[in-house]
Amino acid sequence: ARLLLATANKKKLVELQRILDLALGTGGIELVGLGEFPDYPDVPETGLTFGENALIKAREGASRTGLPTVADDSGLAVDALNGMPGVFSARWSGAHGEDQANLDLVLAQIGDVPDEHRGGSFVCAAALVLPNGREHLVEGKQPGRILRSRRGTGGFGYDPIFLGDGQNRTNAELSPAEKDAISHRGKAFRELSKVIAKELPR
Ligand code: ITT
Repeated sequence: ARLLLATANKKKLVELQRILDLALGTGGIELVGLGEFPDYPDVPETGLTFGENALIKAREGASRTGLPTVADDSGLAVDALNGMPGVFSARWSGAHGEDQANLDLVLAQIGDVPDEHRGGSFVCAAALVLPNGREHLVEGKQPGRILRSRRGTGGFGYDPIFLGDGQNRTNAELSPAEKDAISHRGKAFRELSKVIAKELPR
C-alpha cells in the first residue's frame, strides 16, 4: 500500500520515514513524499491547535492525491510564554522555516527566567486521513525545559535549546534513534503506526 507523507519539511520527513519504517517494517508500506507531486500547493495552516493543523494537511493530501495520507503538525510550547510559539513554531520570527531566527527569538523572549520557570514541551499531532474519509488523530509530547544557550548539532528546529526531562543531553546531542525513542514525534507516530497497520493491511 502507498502512503503519502504530507510534509514540506525535509528534516521532519527524514524523522517520520525512520520512525514509520522501524514501527511498520520495510516492504509493507511504501512511503511517498510530496516531492512526487511538483504542483502541490502551499496549504494554509489556519488551525488553532496542532491537531486541527495536522488534519488540515492530511485531508488536503488525501483529496489531492487519492492516497491514504499522514501529516505531522508540531512545535514547542513554552510555559513562560503561555504556550507559545506553539502552532506558530515554524514561523515565530516571521518567515517560514527560519529555524535559527525562531530559536534566537524564543531565547530572547524567555530571557533569564530561573530554571524552575523554564519548562516547556514539544508536541506532535499525527493525523491519518483515508481516501474513504476515515480520519485518525493522535498526539505525542516530550516534556522538558529550555536552556539558556544552544548545545549540539543534531535534530532540527529548537532541539539545541531543549533538555528533555530525565536527560543530560539536549535533543540535538542525542543520536537519531535516541531522539526518536523519547520525542513527541516518536511517541505520536508509533501510536499512529498501529492504526496504519489496521487500516492499510499489507
Ligand atoms: P509541514 O507543515 O510541511 O509539515 P513545517 O515545518 O511547516 O512543515 P509545522 O508547521 O508542524 O511544520 O512546524 C514545526 C516546527 O516546530 C518546526 O519548524 C520546528 O521549528 C518545530 N519543531 C517541530 N518538531 C521539532 C523537533 O523534533 N525538534 C525541534 N523543533 C521542532
